[in-house]
Formats: sequence, structure tokens, C-alpha cells
Amino acid sequence: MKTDIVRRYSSNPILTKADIPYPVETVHNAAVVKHGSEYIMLFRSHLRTGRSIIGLARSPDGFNFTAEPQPFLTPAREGVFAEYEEFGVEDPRVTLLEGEYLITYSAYSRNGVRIALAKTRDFEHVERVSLITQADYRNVVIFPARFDGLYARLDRPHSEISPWSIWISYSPDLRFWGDARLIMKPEPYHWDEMKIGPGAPPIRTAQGWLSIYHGVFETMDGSVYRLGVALHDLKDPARITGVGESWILQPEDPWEITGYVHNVVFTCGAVSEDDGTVKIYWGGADTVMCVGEADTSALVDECLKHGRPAKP
Ligand code: M1P
Repeated sequence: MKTDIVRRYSSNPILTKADIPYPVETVHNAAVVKHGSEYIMLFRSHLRTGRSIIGLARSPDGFNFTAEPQPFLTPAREGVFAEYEEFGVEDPRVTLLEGEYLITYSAYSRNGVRIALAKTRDFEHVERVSLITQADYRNVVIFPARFDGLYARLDRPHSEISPWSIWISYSPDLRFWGDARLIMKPEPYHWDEMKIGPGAPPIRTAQGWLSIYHGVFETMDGSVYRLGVALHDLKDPARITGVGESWILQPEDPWEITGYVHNVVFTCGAVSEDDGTVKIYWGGADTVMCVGEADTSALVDECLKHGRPAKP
């Protein structure tokens, strides 16, 4: 029997709407980073309007989180951000780079979905920087390093012609992005054949940048969201050295199978630990937050020893 590569925490779910001290209907799709001695979680919550906001929770150990009394980020009320965040803010990702936490999130409005960038040094004060994509994009993760002086990101534009795929682009200043290239496509008749998207910001390993992404398969009962892994070259992140053939996590617990959107595990964050493990955080059924642990070396092996090419 093959053992699960991701070991689910026995007390999942770790954060639900019952834990939030203001009215929300869901707690999901959260970024998690280590900040000093704390783990900081930025989570998405639906309001009863159906629109989303972003809350903050803190933990001493990465498993037990306490939510702050007030939301962290709600739609802007003035300026250019107000126009593009009218329908809500969703799915935050956080990258620590050169002393700043870069927060990317989906900004929804009647003009479509685009990605906004904000930054903070302390999770007390947050500054919106720029809207860094046009419509329609989701799932932007920034690498925690520069390449030849340039910032790099993975993203997922929406296309009517091609299955939704993972792209890379670069920026000298985090505002203006270019040199975009498609680097990873869904694999036909495979667990991720319908569409894929970047999940957690890439993690540096000795063998390459480890990217945990989501892939979707369409069934007669609707879509199933699962997680997989890919490895990018350390110096040239556009070069993918392997994509794990099998998913690493699929909806199995009751709170992953049933909820606001059933059959979904969706990650926006993972924390690399000094002991060679990685904590992977995921939203279950777009409703609750869960965590599990995996050995980093096992995830890398999935890409290099049991891998497939990035583009069929
Ligand atoms: O409901 C599942 C997910 O659907 C969307 O994901 P994708 O980017 O793959 O299309 C997003 O709305 C995401 O928030 C949600 O978890």
C-alpha cells in the first residue's frame, strides 16, 4: 500500500467560520508565512453578500490559529483599487522578499478579475501597491528571489482557446511585468486535464523551486480540485525539470468533499520548515482551512523520479 505523501493534521479543520469574531460564512484559501516566532495566516472569507474579504489569524505552532478581531483587507473605498475591488478580494498569497511581505490577491469587479499587489512589513500596516494584471487572471505567486535582478511570478490567465495553464513573467519593479511565457500545461486525460493554476509561492530546495499547484478534472458530478507538484530550475525558473505524475492531495475528508463548493482542496500557502518538512495549507470545499505535512524530499522525488514533462 502506498502511504499518503501529505500527512493530514489529526485536528483538521484548523480554522472555520465559528472561530472568526465577525460574521463570515467561510474561511478558506489562505496564505501562511512565518513572521518572527509566529505563523501568520491571511484567509479568505465569504460574506452573506456572496463577496469575499481577507482576515488574519496568528499561531505559535502553525496548527492552532487565533483570528484577529477585525478583517485585514476589505475592498478599497476610494481610488483605482475601489473600482477593481468592488465585488471583493480573494485568495491571497504572501512572499517574503528583501524584508517585505508581498501580498497578491484577486480583485473582483464588474470589469472582471485581476490581481492586486499589496505589501507589509509587520502585518499591522498594509499598503496597496498596484494592480499588476489586466482582466482575466487569477493565482499569481511571486518567487522569493530575483533572477538577474528581476522579480519573477507565476500566474494563470484565462483563455477561450487553450486550457488554462501556468505562465511566467518578470518585472524590474513589481509594477510592470513582461517577457510572459506559457511554461506548464494541463495533461490530457489526467487528473489535472481541465485547468491548472499556481498554488503556494515556490519554495527553494537544493534541487530547484518546488511549486505546489492545483489541477482540476471535470466529472459527471462536477469539477474535482486536487494538488500536485512541479520543480523549476533554480537559476532559470521558466525551465521546469519535472511535474509529478500523480496528485499529492485530493478531497477525502468530509469537509473537503462537502461545503460551499464540493470536492475542493485548494492551496494558497505552504511553509518550509528547518527539519526538512513542509506544512501545506489548503481550503476544504471553499469552506474551512486545513493543514498537512510532507517531506520536502518526497515532493521533489515526485517531480524528478515519477515526473512527466511540463507541456504535453
Ligand atoms: O471553487 C474552487 C476554486 O475555483 C476557482 O479556482 P480556479 O482559479 O482554479 O478557477 C477560484 O474561485 C478559487 O477561489 C476556488 O477555490
